[in-house]
Amino acid sequence: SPVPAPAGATHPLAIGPVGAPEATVDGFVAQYLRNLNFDRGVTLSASTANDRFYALAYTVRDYLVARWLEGVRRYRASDRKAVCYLSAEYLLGRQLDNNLLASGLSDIAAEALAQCGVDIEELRAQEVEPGLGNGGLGRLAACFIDSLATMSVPNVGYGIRYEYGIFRQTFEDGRQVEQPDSWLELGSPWEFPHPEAAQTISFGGSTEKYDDGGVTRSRWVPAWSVQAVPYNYMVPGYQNGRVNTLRLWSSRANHAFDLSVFNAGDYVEAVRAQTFAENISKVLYPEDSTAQGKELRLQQQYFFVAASIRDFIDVVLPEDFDLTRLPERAIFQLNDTHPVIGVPELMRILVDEKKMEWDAAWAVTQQCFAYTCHTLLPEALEVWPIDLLGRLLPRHLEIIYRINEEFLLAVRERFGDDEARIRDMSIISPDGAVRMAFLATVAGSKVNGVAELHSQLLREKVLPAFDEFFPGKFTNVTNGVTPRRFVRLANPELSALITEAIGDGWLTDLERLRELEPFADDADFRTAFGEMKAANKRRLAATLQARDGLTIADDHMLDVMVKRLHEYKRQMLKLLHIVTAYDRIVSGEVEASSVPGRTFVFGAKAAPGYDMAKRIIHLINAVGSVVNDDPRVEGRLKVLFPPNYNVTLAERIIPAADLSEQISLAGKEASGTGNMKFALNGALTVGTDDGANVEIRELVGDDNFFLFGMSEPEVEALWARGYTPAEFAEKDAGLGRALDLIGSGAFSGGDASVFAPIVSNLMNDDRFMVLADYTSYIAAQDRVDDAYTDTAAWQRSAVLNVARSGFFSSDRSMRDYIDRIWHTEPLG
Ligand code: T68
Repeated sequence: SPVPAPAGATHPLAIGPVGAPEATVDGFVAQYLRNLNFDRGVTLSASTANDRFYALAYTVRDYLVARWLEGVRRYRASDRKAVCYLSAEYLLGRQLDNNLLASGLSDIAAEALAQCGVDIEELRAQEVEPGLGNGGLGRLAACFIDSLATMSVPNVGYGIRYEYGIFRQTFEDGRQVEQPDSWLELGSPWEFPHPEAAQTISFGGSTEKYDDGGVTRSRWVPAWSVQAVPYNYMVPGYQNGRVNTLRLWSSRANHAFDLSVFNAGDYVEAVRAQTFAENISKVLYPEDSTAQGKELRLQQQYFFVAASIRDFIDVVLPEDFDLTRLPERAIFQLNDTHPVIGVPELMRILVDEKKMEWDAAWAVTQQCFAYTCHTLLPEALEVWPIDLLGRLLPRHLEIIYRINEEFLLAVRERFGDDEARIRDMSIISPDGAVRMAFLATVAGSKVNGVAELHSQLLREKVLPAFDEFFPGKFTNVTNGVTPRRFVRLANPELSALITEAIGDGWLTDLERLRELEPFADDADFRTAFGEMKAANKRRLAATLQARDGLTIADDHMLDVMVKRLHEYKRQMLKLLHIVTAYDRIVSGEVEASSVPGRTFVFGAKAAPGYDMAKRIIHLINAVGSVVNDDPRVEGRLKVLFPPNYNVTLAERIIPAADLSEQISLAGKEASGTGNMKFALNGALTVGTDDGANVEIRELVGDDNFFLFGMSEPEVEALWARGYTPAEFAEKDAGLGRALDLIGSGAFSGGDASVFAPIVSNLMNDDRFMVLADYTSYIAAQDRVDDAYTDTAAWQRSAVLNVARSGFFSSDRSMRDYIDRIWHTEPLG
């Protein structure tokens, strides 16, 4: 169906559609060379690798754009409800292969480039991944928008185009050093900037009452503003002709305004003020689990949320749309509390700008938002001091006060003047801060946790009063991951094996992996599976060699712990196991040849201001140097810690892994999503009963999962009894020795002071009960060693892990959100 022609158009191409280039090798080559010549302004022979990469990206784009525009047109002609996913982070990973796969052009592109004498591998390596997220939360957003496009569900992903994403990690003498992530340095071929469509976003100032034809109303008189410039990215569905939009906002100075506010006749000062505005989207905050209450962060949050809501109302919806019907057209999904300031913003738009009655506006708002919580850690729950919020967004603070007032009135009506309850439920905390999770819960139509256990704890422990007050509001949606990126692209060998065994179609219907179960007992299949793992290890070895000069032994078990560095995730527990395994061999307690060779792989970034996490990174590197240099364990134990773990590296490491470490203290990891990626790639998990591990274990079966450690109720019971970590170090000789080795300077050239703070923290505080779970963890690792020696049995378990993990597709998560929260439908 052609795009409607503008009035006066007569040329057939103007009436359109212009159409994509022909999906043939010849068509691809022609378009590729055209882009190289006319967009890059170079000939093939004079081109740089970056030119050739750009031309390739532009060519892939050219195939997708026609479908994108057509989809936008069809959506606008429909009256479908769209999912507006509001997320401060999107950890996208590289786009090239994903977009080739989605458009079904992988083979054509490979052949076309080969015929041009261009090395596609070299071009792949040119792409800098947009690291616009910290970890699980940002990657989840990226998986979700992939699934929505694949399921043809209308969706706009809204977020921030940070100029600097998550820092690039390097090590100096084993210590983390952060480098700026200047991912835009060579440009970004996938984005479509629209500076002409910028929106004005205001801040500061005051509020005033005014007379509006006999009605007294409030309005905001802001003091300063910036421009929000949209950058569109295509989000193609997997081979379904659908392309959704990711719209990221970039801040820019609002010249007219800045000249008056920031200078008095001083041109240079005025231009300098521009950097003030541009600061808002300058850099991603690298904290993944603390809420610091920094003003710039609140500016970022309001900036992107205000621009996004306005965009949906003014640009996406038809002109003069009746906003009382907004819930029929939009659901704003809040990815954690970061976008919650959108709640008072929508109220402000409806009440102050559209002159809707408060109650009607509140009814609309409550139906338009839903909130996903990603944590249980108290220090990660966002609160904004009222003085800060009032200074930056005075009208929003007033609106929050009124929401709270009416909410607490309703609580009093239900429960009487129970002041303790009122204090516990007030959106404004006793020390004068806005509790964003409370605001989100009061405003949202639904509140969900991200795995069964997490949702249960959220209801029962974090927000029980709200659960009682709002029956039916709390629900669970267990996280998922996109099988397109994390199986098909990351592990083409496994994908081929699966397709050979069960046919195709599984990539969009992942429960079909169940059909692999019988192959677990097929010796030929298991052998092929083993060869796949070996090939992936060789591929990883080549990557690590080229990237970091690291080497991996061929015949080792690959034991992997990759995730953000945080005490609750317990990288220290993993280290204690390594030190124990090392100590057992060098002390002669075990014969080196009696245990399978293991390579331990870490990947982890620490928040730059998180001292203990950085010290643990230093210790991992220190233990690694000692172990790797000790001839007594040569060929048996090896520790690798490639720096700068990111999506690109994850795609290499996960398919090669044999063992997946998911060892958080029970009750602390909301879900985990790495755990799902490993299981889907045939690694066995050693894990606690935490987050989605619980569901993984239930699905793959106890025989195919190494469970250890206290359960969440056991953790609670131990806290209640009183936890004295030093007692655990006394009871287990191996633990005592490992701690002594670390504390005595065995890994710091004899200087005990370097790692003493880690040991003393474990012995005296140990908030995450590392010592309490040590004995059980070592026992589980001994079971792992035993199991690994029986190759056939191990591979059988690995195949069963793949076969039984189809539940963890983000397509299933999206179906759950649709059924339980959004009630949207695909655009047919
Ligand atoms: C993670 N959270 C959870 N937060 O830790 C993980 N936080 O269990 C879960 O699987 C994942 O979310 C997806 O649900 C995060 O990744 C952050 O990155 C973050 C960022 C900024 C502020 C707070």
